[in-house]
This record gives sequence, structure tokens and C-alpha cells, in this order.
Amino acid sequence: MTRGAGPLRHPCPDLFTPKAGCLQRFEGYIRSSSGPCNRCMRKELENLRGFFDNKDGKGKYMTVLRLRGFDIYKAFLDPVAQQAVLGDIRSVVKKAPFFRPETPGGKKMSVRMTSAGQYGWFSDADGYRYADQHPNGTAWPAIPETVLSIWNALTGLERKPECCLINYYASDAKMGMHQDRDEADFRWPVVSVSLGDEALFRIGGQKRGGKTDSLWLQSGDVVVMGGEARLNHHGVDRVRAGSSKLLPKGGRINLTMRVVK
Ligand SMILES: O=C(O)CCC(=O)C(=O)O
Repeated sequence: MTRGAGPLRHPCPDLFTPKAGCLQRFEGYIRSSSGPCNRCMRKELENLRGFFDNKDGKGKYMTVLRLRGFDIYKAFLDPVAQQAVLGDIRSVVKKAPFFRPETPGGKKMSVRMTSAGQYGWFSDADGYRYADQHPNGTAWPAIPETVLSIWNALTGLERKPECCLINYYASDAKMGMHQDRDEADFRWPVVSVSLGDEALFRIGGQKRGGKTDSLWLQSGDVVVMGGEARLNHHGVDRVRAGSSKLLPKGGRINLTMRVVK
């Protein structure tokens, strides 16, 4: 994420100079080179039980990777938090069932999708865009608080996402390399949450083609795509079937929170 003026600035006064108490309390955490301090994360994640406190009171380690400008918060959601988010996503999907969008070229996507929020992402022969209704003609359900709390914890932004795109990957689904560029203002980050089976996530640069790097995303991992890397190409090459027990019928759910307008 870019620091300095603009919407990506984190409001936490401790971002650069955490107070001694803050550091001491969370000694052992590995901090990202960007993002909020752990004190702020803790505040935002109070509702996602079990994230920061473990039984011996010593805290636990969090690994934050930076790959091609994307910040990857490994195991950001523990199993309890993953179940909480999943339960809320199930309620969304009951009201706004998954559908398979068509590419502008007329091919059905392998990933099934739906959305929560004011806008939902949509695609058909007329192109990629945000729509204010599900294809069944109803408004998209609200973005669950458990999901918003991840945004709050990792971005610290006042501005909230207006869309949470929900992707379901069966074992044979994948997503080609693309940029997220249907939003009006690329200064806002996109925050991506992985639930269920592992996925091979590929990250490139701003230009199509060229060198890429890949890593396996696991259930509970959260990726922040912002700042200079906001328009980096990315995609999912494959899903490792049976690698997680979170979804009883298998597969992977990915949530991406986006500021649309
Ligand atoms: O499934 C993922 O991890 C990435 C999803 C994605 O790139 C998108 O929805 O635009």
C-alpha cells in the first residue's frame, strides 16, 4: 500500500512509531512493511474470536509476505473466524445464489460468482461491469460485518467497500490473469480472502505477459492488493482438491472487497 496523502493512508497514530506497550504486548508478531499496527488489527478483530489471543497468553506469530507488491497475511483468519465468515457468506448465497457469468466473448466462466454490497460484479456480452441487482432482479445482500472487519483491520480506511465479490471454485475451476479495473478509483485497495481448498495464485505486473510469481493461498489467508501494485495482473491457475475441510463438499471460496465508485 502507498503511504502518504490519499485514501490509502492508515489513520493509526502508531503505524510508524508503535508505543512500547503496543510492541511489547504483541512481541513476536511479524509486521508487514505496510498496513496497520497490530494494536489496531486487534481492535478491529475483537469480534473474530481467537485471532490474537492464545491460551498461554504469549500471542502467536503471523507471517506477512510481500510478493510483487501484494501483501499476503498468512492464516489471518483462524479456523473459528473462518467458520464465522463462512456462515455469513452462506446466508448471502441463500439470498443471492451463485451464477456463472459469461465473458464478453461468450464463454461461461468456470468460477461461479455472486456478490454482497451495493454493487455486484457482473459480466456478459456487453462487457465487465458492476450491477446494482443480482441477475434474479433482487438487490444484493449487505456485506457481512465479519467480512467488513477484515477490511477495517487491514486497511484502516474510513471508506468501506461497496462490493464483496464471492467466487466459488470447484476443483476444476480457475481464473485467468487479469487486472481488477472496473472500479472508478484505483487508489483504493482490493482485499481478498481465501476460504477452503488451497489455490495456486499467480501475480504478474501491470503489463500483460512478462514474469510472474506464484504462491499457494490457504484457507484464512488474506491478500491486500493496493498502492503501486493495485493494477498488477493476477489469477488462479488451479485449486488443490481436498486440501481443506472447511467446506463440507470441498472447493474454494474467495471474497474480494472493492470500492466501486
Ligand atoms: O480467487 C482469487 O484468489 C482471486 C480472485 C480474483 O482475482 C478476482 O475476483 O478478481
